[in-house]
Amino acid sequence: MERSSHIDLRGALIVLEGLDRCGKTSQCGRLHSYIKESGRSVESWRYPDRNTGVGQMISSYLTNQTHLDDHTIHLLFSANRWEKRSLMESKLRSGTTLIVDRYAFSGVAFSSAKGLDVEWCKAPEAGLLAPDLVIYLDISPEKAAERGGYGVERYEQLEFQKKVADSYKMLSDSTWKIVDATLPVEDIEKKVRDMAMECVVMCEKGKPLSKLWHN
Ligand code: NYM
Ligand code: MG
Repeated sequence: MERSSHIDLRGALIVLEGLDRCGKTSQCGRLHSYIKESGRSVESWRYPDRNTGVGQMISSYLTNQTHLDDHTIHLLFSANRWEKRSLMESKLRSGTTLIVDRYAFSGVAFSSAKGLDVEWCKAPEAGLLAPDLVIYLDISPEKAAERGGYGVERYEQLEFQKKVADSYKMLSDSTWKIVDATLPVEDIEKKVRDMAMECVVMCEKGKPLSKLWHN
């Protein structure tokens, strides 16, 4: 199906968030296929984007190859979003919907779980593009830990994930849609799909782009 006549309509910025092992990445993939099949232009993005210079520093930190001060790594995660901000805006304005696996909320949730001040954590994120939709895949830290165990990366530990879960709760607002991540995958897929399509249509109808945490 071709929708080239819709090329001037903007794409939607859809973010999936959640604890490690919540099933985000596979839901992003399923949603991507669905939106693509509807004839729309769509791309899957993820943060951290480990392919940039900054992303390589982040990756080396996450895999415990380097040690960095907590504030420093926080700012690198943020810089990794800023270095792709203008590309993100041009993609959206040219009609491509972006499905993004983690965004600024991960930045704040994970860093504030280490004890950094929440407002300090939010500051460098202000002015990034605000998502049109945030879908939070909700799972308890205990259930997530049961799912084939965590990998070897930094942060993938039950006690820390409990703190991250609390941080996410503090960040969520009325614009977030919460989906029970313990439902069968097909049920989650259907819910995510319906929420996403509603959002895509709103953006096609002219919902304006806005900025995150910006006064
Ligand atoms: N993470 C991710 C942060 O601490 N701050 C951020 O800004 C972002 C985007 O990186 N445990 C953490 C959360 C994850 C880890 O992400 C790697 P993933 O999606 O597991 O590859
Ligand atoms: Mg992970």
